[in-house]
Amino acid sequence: MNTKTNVEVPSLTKVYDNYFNIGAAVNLGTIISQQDLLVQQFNSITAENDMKFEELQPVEGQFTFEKADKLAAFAKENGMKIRGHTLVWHNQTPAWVYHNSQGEKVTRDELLQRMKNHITTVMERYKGQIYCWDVVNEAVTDEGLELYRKTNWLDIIGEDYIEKAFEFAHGADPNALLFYNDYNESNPGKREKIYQLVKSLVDKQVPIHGVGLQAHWNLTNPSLDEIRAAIERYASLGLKLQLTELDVSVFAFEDKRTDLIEPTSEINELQSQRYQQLFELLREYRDVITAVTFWGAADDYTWLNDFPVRGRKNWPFLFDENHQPKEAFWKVISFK
Ligand code: HAH
Repeated sequence: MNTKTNVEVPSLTKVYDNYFNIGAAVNLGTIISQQDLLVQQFNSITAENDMKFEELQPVEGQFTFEKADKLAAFAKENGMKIRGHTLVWHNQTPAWVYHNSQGEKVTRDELLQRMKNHITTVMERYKGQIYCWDVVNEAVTDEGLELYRKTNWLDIIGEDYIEKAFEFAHGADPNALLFYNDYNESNPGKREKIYQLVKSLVDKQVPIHGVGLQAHWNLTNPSLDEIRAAIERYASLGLKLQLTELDVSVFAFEDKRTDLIEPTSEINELQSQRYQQLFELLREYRDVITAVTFWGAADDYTWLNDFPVRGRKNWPFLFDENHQPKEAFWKVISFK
């Protein structure tokens, strides 16, 4: 790697110091393989997987904090913040959570007790270090008029599982900022459902401080107007906003091609323009947006390799596979 150019590369966090925190999702592999880049360019991390329910409590009462602790130690050593992801979700949650020892569904009270115990144990462990948590992830449906996604949480507890989660979280760490987090957040139909859900929480004085826009976007979707409308709508609730899982896929969602082995110059050009426009928009909303977290750091590792198309690489970030700044990076940092 060319260390000389590295020295000359400005730091994203420094350039955006007066705007918002800049984060990256990490795992035990990337805190080693991307260490220098992470430390130079980001001031916050999120565990991509290692703080999810199935990782922290795979068996009832047996908490496994080893991996999460290593990520927390990495953040501490490098003076970085941590966003917690995620406490209550329908995915990556073990089956035991919803069943008793006879294999039957637990009661509402039992599940609430398990929820409270999980949230409290996890949040107390990282109190003072994790400044902000995704308390509930992806509780809203993508299609149709129904608001709540059908999940075991909803089925067993009822619609108030969401406010209960926030109440337990607030009790566990009254200083933590508590977020509702979702994807397709800029799609007008889903946006209104997320708005309605979060508004109902605010109206009930549930302790919620922010909305997380996952921001799994691509070169054309969602449009800048849709993103702006989503930011305005959520901000009208008086909450803070964060982009929590930003990436810009080089493929449209319907695009299933698998022949690309590197991005074409046309793709690179479109992606640079897209990033330039996105950050221009985000800077306009610096008063309400408090952090922008990428769902990775550089193109050598992204969950989008293999998802949603198996065996296909993607190049969604500002840094290439060798951790060198892409054209998009220079666009993002050059503004007046
Ligand atoms: C996110 N879901 C999750 O919040 C995160 O924990 C995971 O690591 C990756 C993505 C987004 C999502 C999606 O983009 C498409 C379908 C379902 C969920």
